[in-house]
Amino acid sequence: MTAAADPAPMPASPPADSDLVRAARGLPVRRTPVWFMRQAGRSLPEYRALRAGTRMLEACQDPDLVTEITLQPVRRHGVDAAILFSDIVLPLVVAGVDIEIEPGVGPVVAQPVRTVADVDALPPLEPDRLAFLATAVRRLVAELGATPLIGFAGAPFTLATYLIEGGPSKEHARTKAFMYAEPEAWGRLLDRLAISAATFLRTQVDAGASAVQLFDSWAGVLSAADYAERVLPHSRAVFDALGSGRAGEDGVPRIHFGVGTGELLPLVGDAGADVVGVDWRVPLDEAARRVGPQRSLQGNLDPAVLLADRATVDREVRRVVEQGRAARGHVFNLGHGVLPETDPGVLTHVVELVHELTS
Ligand code: 1CP
Repeated sequence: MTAAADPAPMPASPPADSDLVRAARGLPVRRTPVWFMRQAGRSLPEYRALRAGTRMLEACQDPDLVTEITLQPVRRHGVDAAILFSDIVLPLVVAGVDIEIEPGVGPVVAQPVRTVADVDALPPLEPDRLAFLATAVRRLVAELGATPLIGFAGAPFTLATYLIEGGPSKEHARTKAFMYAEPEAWGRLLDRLAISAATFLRTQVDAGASAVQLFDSWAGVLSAADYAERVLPHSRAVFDALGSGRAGEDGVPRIHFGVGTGELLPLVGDAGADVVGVDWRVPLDEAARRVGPQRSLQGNLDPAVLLADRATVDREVRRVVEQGRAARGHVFNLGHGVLPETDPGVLTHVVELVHELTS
């Protein structure tokens, strides 16, 4: 048999047996896995160099750039997972919604959704427009070997906030007003966003992603009652639509994350996650009590701690590792994304310290 006909060599331990996947399932790990939300991006000089001259949403649709930017933090920090370089608004953009990511601001929607007619006019996401995504994921999986790739999507509520507000917002008052005033159209909007999130995730899983994270970053602005009634069913629909994963496998682990969700933690788990992401406000031992023994936890170092002196960083990392031992499984992460002004050397140090403390 010629070399060209040989099957690709299997990595010594496949990503499905990685510490990330094992921790997510509550299985014993070699050491606590670490990755960082927003590990790709502006904290890295090599990212800034590669992105120069390319708009964010163009970069997200270029498989060469996506592959390289996704790999940068894995090479530099030795993290235990890659997260696809993309953005939560990308499925909307690919479907034809006019959105730009403005530097220093975030997603800006040209024509915000303000009426029932606006909801009904939203274009659906056609799966065949996601060929670039499948290509990028397949390339990444080949490059990453034993390191798992996390695919992701934005949850229906968080995407609805951008569509309705027209951009980033603190209070999300227009979103809540629409939710209360137009409950039926609200339900239809979130249904549609759930379908497009599921399509986006399914493409990534089918192309080889080893885990998925659903970002409901702004769900913490809701009361538990409103979250349970008007949001959770739609997030659950995303997970349900993912089904049992790739043929012959047990499905990929699902991570569900939001900021300020301390009061919602049991519900965030109930939506169908294997892992609940926790921000820095609730210590992980308390989060474990709230979420219960059926799910693992991810988090929860305050990203601002990484701007402090080394002794403070080390003390806080130790605390998070210790409190994480109360969980069924622990994936070490920040409580939200890496701040752009973070010294990347500190991130590498945190990876080394977590590994040292837990091996
Ligand atoms: O020019 C730039 O570099 C733009 C900065 C940037 C980056 C690097 C944005 C704009 N998005 C991204 C990539 C991105 N977005 C990733 C990459 C993978 C990684 O983590 O390394 C991910 C997972 C996201 C997801 C995302 N986008 C979320 C959920 C996570 C979170 O931070 O809560 C949200 C809320 C967005 C919207 C968004 N996109 C960009 C910004 C600045 C924002 C937030 C704006 C706001 O405050 O509302």
